[in-house]
Amino acid sequence: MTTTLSALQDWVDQVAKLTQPEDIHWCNGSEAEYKRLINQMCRSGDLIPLNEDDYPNCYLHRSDPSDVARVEHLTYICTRNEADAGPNNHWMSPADAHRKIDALFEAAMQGRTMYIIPYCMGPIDSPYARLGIEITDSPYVVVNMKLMTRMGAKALRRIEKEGTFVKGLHSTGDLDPQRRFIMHFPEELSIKSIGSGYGGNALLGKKCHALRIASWQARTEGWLAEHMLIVGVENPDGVIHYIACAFPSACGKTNLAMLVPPESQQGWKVWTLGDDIAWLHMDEGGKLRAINPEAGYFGVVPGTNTKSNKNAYDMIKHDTIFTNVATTADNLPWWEDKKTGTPAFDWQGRKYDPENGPAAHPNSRFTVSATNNPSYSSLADAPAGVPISAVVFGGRRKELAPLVYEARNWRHGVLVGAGVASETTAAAAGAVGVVRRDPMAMSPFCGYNFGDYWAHWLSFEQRSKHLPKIFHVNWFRQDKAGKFLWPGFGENLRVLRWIIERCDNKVGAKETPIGLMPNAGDIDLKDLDVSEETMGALLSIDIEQWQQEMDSIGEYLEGYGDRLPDELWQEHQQVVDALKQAG
Ligand code: GTP
Ligand code: SPV
Ligand code: MN
Repeated sequence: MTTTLSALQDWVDQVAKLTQPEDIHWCNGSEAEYKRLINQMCRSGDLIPLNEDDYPNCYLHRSDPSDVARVEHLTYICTRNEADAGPNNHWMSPADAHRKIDALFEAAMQGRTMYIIPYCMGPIDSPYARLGIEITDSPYVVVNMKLMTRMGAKALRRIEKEGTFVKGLHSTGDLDPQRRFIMHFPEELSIKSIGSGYGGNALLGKKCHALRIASWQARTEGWLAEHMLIVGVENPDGVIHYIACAFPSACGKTNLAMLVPPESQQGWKVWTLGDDIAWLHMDEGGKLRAINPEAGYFGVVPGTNTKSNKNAYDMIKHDTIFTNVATTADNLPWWEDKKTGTPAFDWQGRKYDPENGPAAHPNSRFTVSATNNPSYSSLADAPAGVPISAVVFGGRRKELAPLVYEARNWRHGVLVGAGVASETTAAAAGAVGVVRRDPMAMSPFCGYNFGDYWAHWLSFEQRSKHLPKIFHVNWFRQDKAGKFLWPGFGENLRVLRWIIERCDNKVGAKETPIGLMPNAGDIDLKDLDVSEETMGALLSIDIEQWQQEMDSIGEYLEGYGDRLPDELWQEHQQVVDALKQAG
C-alpha cells in the first residue's frame, strides 16, 4: 500500500531519507496486521504473553525504567511568536526546534521498520473528526494506536479525500533522556517526538494531536479540545444527561466515566462516551455537543479492583496490553490494590522485593479498545456527538475544596476552571503530591497561551444562552489521619445526581462566597456510611483558607499579563469581595 496523495508521499519520502529505515510498512489497521505485530513483539521480547486462561490475548510491555511517564520539561510548543505559547508552555522557535530534533532523527531508524499509521480522531464519518498520520519505528506504538484510534485504510481514504492531516513523526531513538524531546508546531500542524516510547509522549494521536494541536485549531475555529471524560447518566425513567468532566492526570476521569452505580441507587445507569479527551462544538441551537476523539483507553491500572471499578476490572481481562504492571507466579498481571493474588516479579521484571517500592509502577497503564467496556455508550460513534448538560472541573485536594459547588454563571465557571489546582501524580515525571495550578486540567496540554485560552472560553457566553452549567468537585478531601472523607468511585453518582437536578432546576442551592452549594439533605445519603459530621466537613468552606487560595490564584493569573482577559480579573475580585464580607 502507498498513497495517491502526493503531499503525504513526499513527506514519507523525506522522512525515510532522513531516518533511513530498513523497511517501510503502511498500516491498514486490520486484525491480521495487529496479530502479526503482536506475535513479532512476543518473539523479540517487546511483549510478554500473560496467562492465556485467565487473561486471553493479554500482553505485558516493560518500558525502559527511565521512560515511564510524560515528560513535561521536555515538551515544547514551537510557535513563531513566543508569547503565543504563553507562560504555561516551554517554548522554542520552530527553526531551532526543527534543527535540534532533526539532528536526532538522522539515521534514527537504521535497521528498523518505519510504520505509517493513518488515523482518525473521532467517529470516522463525523464532521468533527480530524485526521492524522503518525510515522514511527515502534511496533508498540502501532498496536496501541490500533486500540486507541480508528486506524488504517478508512482513515487513509478520508485523508486522501480531504488532503489535510496532522503530521506526527516519532522514533524511540536511543531512550537517552538527554536526547528526548516532544515538539509541537501548531502553525504547521505537525509534531516531532523522539527518545520515548511511553504513552502520551509516543502515541501522538492522544495528547500531542487531540489536545495540544487540536486546542490551537479549536481556538481559531470556535470550538474546544479538552482533557475531559464524557459520561451519560441515565435516571430510572430512562432520561440520559451527558456530563463532561476535566480532572488532572490520574485524578479519576476513567473511573468516573465507567462508574458502577451502588446498590442503593436502584434504576440508575451510567454510560461511557470517553475517559480522557472531549472535543466540544456548539450546534445550531447553541448547545455544546461532545465527541470523544479516541476509540480506546490508556488507563491507570493500580487501584482497579472489583469494588472500585468492576467495569474496568472486567474490561481488562481480555485483549489488553499492560504496560509496567507486576506479574504473579502463574503469570497473571498484578498491581497494588488488585485485592487478589501476590506479586512474584515487579514492573521491571525483578523478583518482587518490597524494598524496591511498589510491584507495579504507580503509572502502569492498560490499553484496551473501548468496545471492551461493558458500559460503552451506543452513542459513542454518533457523528454529531452528545449534548452536554454540565461541565465539571475537579482536582485532588486534601483540604480546601469542598465535595461539590456550582459556579454562579458561565463567566464565574471559567474562573473556577482557571483556578483548578491539584496534587501532582505519577502520570508525569517529577515529584508526586505537590499542589500545583492546573487550569481546566489542561496545564500540560494547552497548545497556546492560557490567557488567550480563557478569553476563548469566555467568548462562548456571547454565542449561546444554552451553555452547560459549570461545577467543581473534589473526591479527595482527607481527615487529619490522611483518610479520604468521601468513599468516591460508585458513590460519586450521588454527587452527579445533585448536579443533574441543578441542571434541571429541580433543587435549590445555598449561596456562598465561592459559589452555590448543596442544601443539607439534598445529596442522597441512603445506605451510605458517611456521618452527618463528615458530610458537614465535606461541604464546608474555610473563609481564611479560601482568602489565601484567591490570593494564590490572583498571583498566578497575574503571570499572564496583558493576555489575561479583564472579565476573569473582575470575577476574581468578586469572589475576593464576597469572602471579605463573609469573614
Ligand atoms: P489520566 O488517564 O492520567 O488522565 O487519569 P484519570 O483522570 O483517568 O484517572 P483514573 O480514573 O485512572 O484515576 C487515577 C487514580 O485515582 C486511580 O488510582 C484511582 O483508583 C484513583 N481514583 C479514581 N476515582 C477515585 C475516587 O473517587 N476516590 C478516590 N479516593 N480515588 C479515586
Ligand atoms: C495523562 O497523563 O493525562 C494520560 C496518560 O492520560 S498519557 O497518555 O501518558 O498522557
Ligand atoms: Mn489524561
